[in-house]
Amino acid sequence: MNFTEAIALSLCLALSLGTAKAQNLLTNPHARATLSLNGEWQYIIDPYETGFYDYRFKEKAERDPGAYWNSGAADSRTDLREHGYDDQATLRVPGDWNAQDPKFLYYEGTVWYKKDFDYQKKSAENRVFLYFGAVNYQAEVYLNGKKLGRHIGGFTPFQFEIPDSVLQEQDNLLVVKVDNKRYKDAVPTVNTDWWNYGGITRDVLLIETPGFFVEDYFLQLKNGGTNARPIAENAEAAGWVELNGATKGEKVHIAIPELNLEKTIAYAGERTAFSLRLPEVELWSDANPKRYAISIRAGQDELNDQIGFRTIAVEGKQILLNGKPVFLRGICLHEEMPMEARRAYSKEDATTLLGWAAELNCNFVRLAHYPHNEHMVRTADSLGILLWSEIPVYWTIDFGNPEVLEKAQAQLQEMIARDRNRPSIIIWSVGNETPVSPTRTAFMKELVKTARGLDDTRLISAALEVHYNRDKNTIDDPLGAATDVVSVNEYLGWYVGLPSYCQTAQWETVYDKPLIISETGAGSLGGFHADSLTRWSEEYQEWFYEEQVKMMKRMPDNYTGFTPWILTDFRSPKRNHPVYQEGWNRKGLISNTGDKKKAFYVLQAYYNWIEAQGQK
Ligand code: GCB
Repeated sequence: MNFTEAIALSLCLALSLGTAKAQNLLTNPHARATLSLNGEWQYIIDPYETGFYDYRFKEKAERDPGAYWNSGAADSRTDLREHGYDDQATLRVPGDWNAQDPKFLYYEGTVWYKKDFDYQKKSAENRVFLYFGAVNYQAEVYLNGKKLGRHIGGFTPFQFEIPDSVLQEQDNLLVVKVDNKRYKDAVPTVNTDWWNYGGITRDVLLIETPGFFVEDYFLQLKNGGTNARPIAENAEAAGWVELNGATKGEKVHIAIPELNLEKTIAYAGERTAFSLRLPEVELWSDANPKRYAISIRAGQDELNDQIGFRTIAVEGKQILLNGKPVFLRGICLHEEMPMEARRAYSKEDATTLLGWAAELNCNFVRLAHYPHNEHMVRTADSLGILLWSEIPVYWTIDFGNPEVLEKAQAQLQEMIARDRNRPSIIIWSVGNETPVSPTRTAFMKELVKTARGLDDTRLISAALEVHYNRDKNTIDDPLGAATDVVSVNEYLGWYVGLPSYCQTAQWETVYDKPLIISETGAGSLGGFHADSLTRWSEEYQEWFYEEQVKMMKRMPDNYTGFTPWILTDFRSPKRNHPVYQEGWNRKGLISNTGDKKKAFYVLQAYYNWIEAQGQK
């Protein structure tokens, strides 16, 4: 057995052992939340993890008063305590810690968060869950001194059920150990071109449910069931529903009142398939983001959601939205608010960021390089912006390590579990600029397979790299054989030559599939003006975009989408030019002061032109 075969075998083993288990997740948690635990939390910075390990570096015992999951309050004046929580030190949740106090700017390590709360259950039989939108990167969660669990992965949600024996009516002590250290075997790994924002970066909710409840569902139009018209008649939607805690035979009622549709099925004791014939349905699209209220009831529980019906497919070299070719006028986005140099987390943030994309006349956004918060995706649903959602399998992940595959699989599963009913998402991306090798390709193909297995109603892609050549730039990464759409990042005119190189550049792909240029970009410091040959000037970036746009107009006919890098400047510790960068990646079309750079208008004009042409 050679090395590659050995790796392939260990990957198979990891999968067949089922080590990358899907987590259960309550779908649409905001519609259910009983108590928001957002707000001020007290904290302790613990770079040596003193609150976790004893002096022999062993995990502390649960009742150890020196463990930071315990309050640190002394029982008597003779007690020795060396930690405690205090209102002098608080952090806002949701939010990264880096932006909240200068001492956190570069901090990578452990911070303990603590929150007290009272909670009275509505009925003794009910169940209570603690839900986190995301914690970067690793979280250990404790309630009243008991460990509820641990979660690894900085951009996906997780939940723990709180046993009745642990929950109190008053003075619950909730402590979360958050660790954002970078590790080689993590996903992402140690090297990324973005800021490693730490903290409880998304909402924290307490959710009360009846004894059994509707945990999750999936409902999508069948791909064959539509045509190019905005209304489909008698279209078939299919999916499943999953109850938690219910027994076989329990009745589940599904209703879409606006369509006068009701259906009752019997729960089969596991994910139960169902289908609906939709009498006459307005399709969701970028032009008409029509959504319908759906309710799913079982026993005492009712799950409410907003759903959109649309299809997405590839036919030859085209992407078809509702059976009609669509060109993706896109932009890349980090989950970051540039003016405040912090993680984006709210509906308002999503409205600002996607509003800028809409001003560019985008109908598509690439959410780079990790799953963004749920507000972003739901806001895109409401605005009619199509989305690409990605897991942080970025650059040089440790591809030969089966545990790394497991971590990537878990994040992929959690991303899809949260968002599989969102009409805006049309593409799942399994990674970005991963270096070609047999081990890496085997790893990435496993991810493609998993994504397809979890959701066969969307397209799969990954941002690949290009072979630059003065005669012809070639896209031939073997991973392209496995994805539905071939996507490629190219920086002709920034990392390679000058923008004038675009004038003679030729392109070829070995794949007869839709092609998305998933990145291109040039840096400029907002407000710095010079001639167009001067790097970092707005004029250089403007010229770069002008040449790129001309080149795009000559792309092979499978060119179906463009998502330049990037909507706004974003923080990156890798960008250290003292004048032009100061810790910012400057490829934004909007500066960190919120001002539009000249290149913004070049891309906007291009997108207006494409729209005026009708579809490409
Ligand atoms: C890339 C990466 C992106 C970087 C960008 C850059 O190819 O995918 O994460 O930030 O280039 O600015 O170099």
